[in-house]
Amino acid sequence: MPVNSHLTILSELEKKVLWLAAWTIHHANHVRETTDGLKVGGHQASSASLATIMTALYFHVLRPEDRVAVKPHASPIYHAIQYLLGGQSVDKLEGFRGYKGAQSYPSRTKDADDVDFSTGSVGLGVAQTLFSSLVQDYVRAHGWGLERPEGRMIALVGDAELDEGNIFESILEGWKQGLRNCWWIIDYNRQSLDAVIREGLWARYEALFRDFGWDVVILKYGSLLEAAFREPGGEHLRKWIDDCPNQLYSALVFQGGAAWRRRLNDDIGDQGDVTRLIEARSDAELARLMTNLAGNDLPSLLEAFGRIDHDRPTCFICYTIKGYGLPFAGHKDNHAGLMTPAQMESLRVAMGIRPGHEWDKFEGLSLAPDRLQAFLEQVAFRARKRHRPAAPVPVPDELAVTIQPVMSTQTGFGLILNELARENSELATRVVTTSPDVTVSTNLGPWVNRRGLFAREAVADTFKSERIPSTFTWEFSPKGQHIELGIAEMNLFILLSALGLSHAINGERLLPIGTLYDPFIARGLDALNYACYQDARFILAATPSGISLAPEGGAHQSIGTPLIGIAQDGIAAFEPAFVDELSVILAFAFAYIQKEGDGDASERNWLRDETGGSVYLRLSTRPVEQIKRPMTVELRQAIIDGAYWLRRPGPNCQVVVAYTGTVAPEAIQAVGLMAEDRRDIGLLAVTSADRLNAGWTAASRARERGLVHASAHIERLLADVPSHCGIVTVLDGHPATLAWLGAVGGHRVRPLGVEHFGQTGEIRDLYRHYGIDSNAIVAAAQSIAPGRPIRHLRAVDLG
Ligand SMILES: Cc1ncc(C[n+]2csc(CCOP(=O)(O)OP(=O)(O)O)c2C)c(N)n1
Ligand SMILES: [Mg+2]
Repeated sequence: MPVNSHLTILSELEKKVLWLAAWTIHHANHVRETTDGLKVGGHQASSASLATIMTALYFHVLRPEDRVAVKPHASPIYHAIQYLLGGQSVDKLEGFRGYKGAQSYPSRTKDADDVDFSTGSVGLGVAQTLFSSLVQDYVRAHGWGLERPEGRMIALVGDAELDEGNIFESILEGWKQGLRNCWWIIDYNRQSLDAVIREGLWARYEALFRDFGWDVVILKYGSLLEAAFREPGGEHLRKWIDDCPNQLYSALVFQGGAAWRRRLNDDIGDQGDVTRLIEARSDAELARLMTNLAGNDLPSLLEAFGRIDHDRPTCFICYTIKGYGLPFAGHKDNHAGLMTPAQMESLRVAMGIRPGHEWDKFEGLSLAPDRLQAFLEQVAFRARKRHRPAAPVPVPDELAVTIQPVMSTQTGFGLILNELARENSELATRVVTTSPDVTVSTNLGPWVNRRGLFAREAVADTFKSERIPSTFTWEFSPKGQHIELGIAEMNLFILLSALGLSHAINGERLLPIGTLYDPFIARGLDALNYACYQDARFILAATPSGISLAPEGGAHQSIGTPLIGIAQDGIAAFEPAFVDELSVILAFAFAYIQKEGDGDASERNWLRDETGGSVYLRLSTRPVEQIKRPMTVELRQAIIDGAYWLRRPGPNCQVVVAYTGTVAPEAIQAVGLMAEDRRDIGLLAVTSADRLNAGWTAASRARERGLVHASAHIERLLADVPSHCGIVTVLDGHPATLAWLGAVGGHRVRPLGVEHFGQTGEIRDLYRHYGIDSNAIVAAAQSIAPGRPIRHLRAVDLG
């Protein structure tokens, strides 16, 4: 525990942090002009309950190597602390929640003040700290970054946030993986957004965390209350508070000293010693005493944090008051509550702050500014440095693979990784794979056989030692490169997020690849979104996909994922049909996930390739006849840009078939069937609807801004297609994915795809049923590119 003067300084800073956060929110709502009539808000109450805990952490407990996920609504407190430490500007604070101002919820990518993890969607940041801790172990076990001390991964958790299931999924995974160096600090203010939470929840948490191997520290009463409990009659008081229901406690906190006195006198006022204990205090002192919970009491917090001298995962249940120190403290409706200008004025006066000096760092504090500044300058957390960008791991243009005459993209993926696993290259060493219990069924098995599973302690494969034949060797060791997860897809995405930020968090770059079944992207979509939002870098191989997974059953089909690929910011989506395409795309992906430039879009494809991002590969188990062809520089570039002509349209072209992914054979066959009856048909292979679309949008915008010659890859591809020509688009996914192609050059489009879910059957039956077989393509072509009847068109059978 720090000496007294240290504590005095921290108390002053706590006061300042509380004020600055309240003022930041007030400024955004009452001082700054807003034009759209929307309330800016800012969660004054929610942030106030963490003011003390965060003061203790950032000014005393944290070391430069520690990383913190801050509860979303404590963002004003975080920004205030950073401001005091010199990492945040008044401009940004004045712009809180405004355009380019400090963010409503701490953001790694949008905030200027060095946020560790983006939060906002409750539950995700919490689990991210757990996985970041596992990633730190992974990195160190591989011998990297050992010159730096181990950091603690810390989450500040709202008590209602713990309702989110993904937190529990991660606890289970953490237990399996031997979690260390992880602290979760629960802001137990017993309030959610709408309500006061159930009685006794802390006991469930305590049991649960202990069951999964965590230490649990319960911080209930502050130092004042603890001292009062030691006075004569104190035990009575303790019993009264212990028995006090959350609702009543909250109501009394809101009502203040006189109400406390009335209630205590009614309940235990005739019991001698305790009466004297109460009577000895004024209303204000009584209110201060009764609200002195440990989570809002610096000495208790500093002592509890200081006592941890081990690396076991630790959960602190800290009793706090929502709105602590503010007029609506404890009120059940305070979540979106804002202090009125009159209340703010009273707080200003109470804090001793002169009008016009609201942002002054030391205004209203009793200690000398020099002393406070000197203290701030020696704060350990301030010494942290951003890691220098790690040099990119070299990647070849294509990855080696032996292409068989007929194979699926999923098989190709497995073979490419198997080849990579044999290499003794930096690339192969930095790859880390993971999968939520679908390692084998997504063809990662051969890679795992060669590279092994990761665990801090070695575990042999008993089947191997017992000499029982098995296709897979399942050996765990600290050098293993595959992290085996349980089925929870949320865990996959949060782990990918943690692995994909290793270069920023650990200063060591990893090249993460996660595999899962394509439909289950939906299960982890919010976590995927947040991974991208915080600019984590990874490759997602989703397979099998669409209705082409036919024998897997209707329940596993994915329809909307190609649209997710287009719409999800921060991830480039590809859907190759052939394995040579996949080899080019994967090589591109390894380089792309390492890019850190912040350059503008390239004037060639109008994509921000130098900025980089993550990559989503939508793959298939459907075996497809491969094309034997040399991989030219032009073809490679076109595959990466998103499309190429598999059959170039002639000058009199009447129809173009544009396909994506595993329906390539149907598209090729349809072109063959139409060849005699329609002239100069073109066949466009679309490898990335996402990148084509993004390039087109960006080039259009560039033209609108005056760059008249800007042209996108898809615009150049369609430039010579006559305007009367129709385009039939087709994919095993939602037809809207390619329907926009008509808007590029004004061509008429008939988009084919899958719109309904769940019908099972063989591929042939399903393609016919949903209208994406060659016959459906021909029928569509006939309807939009009239001419003489197409001879090979069978009557379309809609099953
Ligand atoms: C996934 C998700 N669902 C809903 C919300 C909206 N929301 C924001 S805060 C909150 C309640 C938070 O309560 P708690 O975690 O106890 O924090 P406190 O407000 O008490 O500080 C809710 C429902 C959200 N941010 N994220
Ligand atoms: Mg709460």
